[in-house]
Amino acid sequence: MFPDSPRLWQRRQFLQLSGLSSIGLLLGGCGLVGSDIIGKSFEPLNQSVEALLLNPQKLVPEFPASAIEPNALIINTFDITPDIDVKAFRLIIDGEVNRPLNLSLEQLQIMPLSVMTIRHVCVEGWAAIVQWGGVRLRDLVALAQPKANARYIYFKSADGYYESWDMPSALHPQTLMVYQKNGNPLSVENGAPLRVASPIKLGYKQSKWVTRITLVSELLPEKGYWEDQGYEWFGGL
Ligand SMILES: Nc1nc2c(c(=O)[nH]1)N[C@H]1C(S)=C(S)[C@@H](COP(=O)(O)O)O[C@H]1N2
Ligand SMILES: [Mo]
Repeated sequence: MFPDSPRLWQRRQFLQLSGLSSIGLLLGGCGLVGSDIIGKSFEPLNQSVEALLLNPQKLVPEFPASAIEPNALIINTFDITPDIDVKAFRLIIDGEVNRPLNLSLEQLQIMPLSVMTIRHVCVEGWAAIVQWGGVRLRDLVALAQPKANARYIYFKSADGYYESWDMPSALHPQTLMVYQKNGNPLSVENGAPLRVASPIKLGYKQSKWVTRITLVSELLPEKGYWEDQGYEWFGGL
């Protein structure tokens, strides 16, 4: 019976805008997290993460689809290409969250689809304009209800690759977990079933074959596969 605080109302508006309230129902329907997903939406969110989620961040200009360079994206894999059973595939989101998630590809694909045409830049001296389609990482993080101390995000990949990102970059609206490339399902070589894509980071920050996303309060001694061999950690573009 108490009137909504502006903060609550803002969050409710955010959830509606991003379609997250209906995702809660969809996930509940899958027997995944049950009805608690709705109730917990109104618990205090990590305020700094919440500020990042609600405040507009500067968007990187995108390219028209006609600018896509279909053959320019060079496969760059440090070791083996992992063989992932898509039916058994789960994306785990854990660490400093109130609601750890375990999502199938199907569940990710019922979330709002974002498509962007951006330039992928590899430090080895090549670049490619690519169109990626997938889910905003910020929507996934919001769904997992980050705790107040969450400041960094780790991506763990099926080939043993690992990466860590700062929270503002991870929550940028153009940082996506993608399952489509140039209008088609992502190929295994490019990271299927799920990889990171973002116009604000260099290629080595964009993990392929991501199976686990972990929110942490502090960086570990291991910061990333290439970073631990001397590459710069932030890797911004
Ligand atoms: N899991 C994993 N992710 C990875 C890599 C890798 O070897 N393993 N290579 C990185 C590098 S250096 C680049 S440039 C891009 C290349 O993506 P592509 O192979 O789809 O062109 O993936 C990045 N993500
Ligand atoms: Mo790269």
